[in-house]
Amino acid sequence: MSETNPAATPAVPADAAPHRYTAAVAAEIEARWQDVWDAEGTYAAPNPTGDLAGDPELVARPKKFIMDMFPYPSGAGLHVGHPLGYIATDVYARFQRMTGHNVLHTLGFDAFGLPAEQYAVQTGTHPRASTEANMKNMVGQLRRLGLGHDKRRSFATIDPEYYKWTQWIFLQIFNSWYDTDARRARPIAELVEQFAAGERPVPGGRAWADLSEVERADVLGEYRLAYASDAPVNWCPGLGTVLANEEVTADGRSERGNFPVFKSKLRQWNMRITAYADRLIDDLDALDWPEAIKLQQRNWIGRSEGARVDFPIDGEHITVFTTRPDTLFGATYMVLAPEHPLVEKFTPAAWPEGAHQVWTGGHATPAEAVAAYRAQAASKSDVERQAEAKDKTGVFTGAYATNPVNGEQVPVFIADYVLMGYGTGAIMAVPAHDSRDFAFARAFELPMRCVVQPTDGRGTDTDTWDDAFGSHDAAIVQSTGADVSLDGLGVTDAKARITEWLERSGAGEGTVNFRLRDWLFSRQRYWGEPFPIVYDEDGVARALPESMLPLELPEVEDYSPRTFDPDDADTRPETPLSRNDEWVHVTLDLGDGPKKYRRETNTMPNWAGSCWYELRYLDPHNDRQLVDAEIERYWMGPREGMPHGGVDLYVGGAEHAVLHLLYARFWSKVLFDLGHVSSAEPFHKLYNQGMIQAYVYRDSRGIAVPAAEVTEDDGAYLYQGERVSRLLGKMGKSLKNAVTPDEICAEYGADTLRLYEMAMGPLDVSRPWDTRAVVGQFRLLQRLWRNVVDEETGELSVAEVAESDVDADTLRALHKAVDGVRQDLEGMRFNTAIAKVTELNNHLTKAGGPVPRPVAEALVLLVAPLAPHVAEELWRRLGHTDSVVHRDFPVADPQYVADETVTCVVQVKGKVKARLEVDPAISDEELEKAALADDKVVAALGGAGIRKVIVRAPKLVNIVPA
Ligand code: ANZ
Repeated sequence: MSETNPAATPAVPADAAPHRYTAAVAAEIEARWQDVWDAEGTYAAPNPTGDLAGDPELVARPKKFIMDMFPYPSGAGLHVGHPLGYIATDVYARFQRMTGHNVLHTLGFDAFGLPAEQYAVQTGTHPRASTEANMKNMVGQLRRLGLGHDKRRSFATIDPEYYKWTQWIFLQIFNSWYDTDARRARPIAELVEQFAAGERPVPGGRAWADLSEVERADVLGEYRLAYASDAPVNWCPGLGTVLANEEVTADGRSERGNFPVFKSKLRQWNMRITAYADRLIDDLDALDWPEAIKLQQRNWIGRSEGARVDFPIDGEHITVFTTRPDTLFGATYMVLAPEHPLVEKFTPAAWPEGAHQVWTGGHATPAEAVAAYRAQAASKSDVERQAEAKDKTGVFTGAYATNPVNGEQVPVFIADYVLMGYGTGAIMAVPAHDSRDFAFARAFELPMRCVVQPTDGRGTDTDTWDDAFGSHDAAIVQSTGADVSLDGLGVTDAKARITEWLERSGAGEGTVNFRLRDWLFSRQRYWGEPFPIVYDEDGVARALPESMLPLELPEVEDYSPRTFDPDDADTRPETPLSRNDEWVHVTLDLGDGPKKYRRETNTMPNWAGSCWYELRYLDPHNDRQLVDAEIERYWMGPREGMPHGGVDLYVGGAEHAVLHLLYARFWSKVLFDLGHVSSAEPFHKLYNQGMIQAYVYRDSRGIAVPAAEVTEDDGAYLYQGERVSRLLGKMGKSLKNAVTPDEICAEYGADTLRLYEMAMGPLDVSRPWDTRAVVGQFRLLQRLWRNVVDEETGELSVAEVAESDVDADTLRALHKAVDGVRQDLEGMRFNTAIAKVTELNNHLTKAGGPVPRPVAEALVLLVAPLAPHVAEELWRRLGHTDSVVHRDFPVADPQYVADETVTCVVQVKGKVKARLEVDPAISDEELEKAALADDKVVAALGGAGIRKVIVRAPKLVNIVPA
């Protein structure tokens, strides 16, 4: 039998009753209701004001903004794995609508991106044309699923009306700076005022009035939240573009394409996300996100508390960053990153006396040694340099600095395990307590001093050690200087005392360091948002005024970035936009008369469009503002339990833990600081759905074969007569195991697909797709149908009785189901909700006879969020003229929900010893077990054996001891 084609037992036997629920019936119902919903705007969520204002009664309700991570319109279309999250949010949104909320639920497209551009390069098709065709296809696929989206609010990030505002936000960021005292972004004009008024010293010490335009621009560039800089960036010649740190793998290659990535100095746009490092960490606390994702963000931002310490040298000093200032007495040498700018300055002309061969590497002079080592270090990635296991390399600079706490002269080395981009690019080395320093000190025969009393039995004589002692839970020793002593203190207290001493003596200060780097924001691409920036004749970057937005992408001949030999680090990018002279060189009037300008020719990274899209759903057609303030406050503003505001529920894959979610949080905070929005966080609650996996079948060469053509024979899997292996993997075209929603909809209908995806398991767990199991949910819908519609006549088959006439068993089954399904839907436990619906439906089937109307109606309402088409159809057949979508979800009557129990009397030797509350349906065996396990009964028996137990379930147990 075929593994993925279940048609062996047709879902509809040939002799089927004429009015049975079949795939054809499902198809007809689904198409019909989708048209009605569209025509009637059933899912339109009214805004309190503006062009989407509507029904004040709905607006007055509590609101819910329920959102999916929007898709990239890939040419491959959707497979059944993609809509898992969309169906889940749809079920949840429908449930919220039925429980009295004004629900905003919609979906747009994240449509800039590389695949369309690559396709354009190969075929000459404009990326817009292929992207729009893909979107059209996906819109069709999604529509079939019956998702209750407010379609008036959908858009794509490539729409110029949308990216106008992406560009506008860029300009807000460009035109602001971070005031570290106020802990918020402020307009750059306010900084200029402070400089001009002399309220804030101008870096460089000159008066603001004395600076030229170019000099002023340079000063402001040091403050702007979006700035161009020549800092070393990740240059990937194989892709022809630079990449953000987040896009580079741990082994220094491009996440996409796996090309080598080099550090190269290129002038690029950056976003000063580091200004927000502490707030990005602090504000996580109030968010309802999976702990694992919060942890990944915290680690990525990498907050380290420690101190800066100045080591004097030649009348100046080298500043180090340390997280262990308590070990200052144990610092026996220093290390600078090879690129550190002070290296030349302090390197003496000749080796000092006593500089032995291992330190100098045999070089004639310090300058020679430094140059040789620098050349060697430059060829390595940061990750290679930091690898724990690697042999420590380095070289003495010939210089000595002074340990400020004890006046000791410590040699200064350069070594590649110290990175320029972290802390200050210089460390104090404490070999006794840091494992990297320990390895280095052993290799270079450097002294060590134990300053933290080992707690593992070894003594303080480091000669006998074979690794560093790194514990934080121990006492400080050998740490007494002229005016400070740490001896006997624990690590935490010692840190506090030494930091206080550093600050008092002017040798340093307590500080917090972050691992996070600024966000590299330009790409050498065509298919992205152009920067709204032009350069004047002096090369000063000028913002385009809002009236010139959107700045649209020009039509070009050639979409390709120039790529290079992936291993050639010396190459330089060439952007597709730069090849269009007419677009690049323009005469514009930016308020000071027409002048010649050159446009920025990079484009924004494809994360830009997804940094703020939640805001545009709120007010999608607003051409005067990003979003109306009242509308934003209504849907996203801070409220009870959500101090920073944000979307009520955001569902998507866990792979976006850092990139998208960090960038979007950053933009939210800038917009919040500048007063454009009331929410300082974009997404209050985040939920990561699991993945739908699929079996991958491979032949003996390891090549995936089409899963749909594999047959199973006695536990073996065969493809064209040959045995193939089977493993669970990803679903997708490349593994030849994709199943499309279209196939399943055609075979069973969208309601069955929705139920199956929701029933497969808890939403956050990955699960294997099994086409053969889909029919189970189809049968559930058939039974549901049969409980309301007569299969022979097509007439309504319910019993027209009042709820008071329904038998107690059925009422109990109904209200328990209502109670359970309600809780499950609220808690996003869709699989168990379906199990409870199934149970109730089976109860009704088993009970036989027509289903009482009140029960049938409640059942249909319970099903409505999960299988909306069949529910709408049955609801109308039950005689209602309004849509089921806005009906109230049933509420359980507590009298039927509480489990009924009976009191069972337990006698020992005829005397009542205990009373048990038990289920009336309990079996004799279970009741006997429960009675014998009861403490009072055990006490009454006092260890005596048992001769006989008489059980009359559920009311009596009589025990006769031996
Ligand atoms: C002395 C010391 C003693 C250190 C000790 C550690 C243990 P995190 O926690 O990651 O922030 N360090 C500082 N700057 C560095 C750089 N640019 N490249 C490589 N290493 C650097 O790590 C901070 C610690 O890493 C600092 O504290 C410093 O070593 C080292 F028992 O200073 B420590």
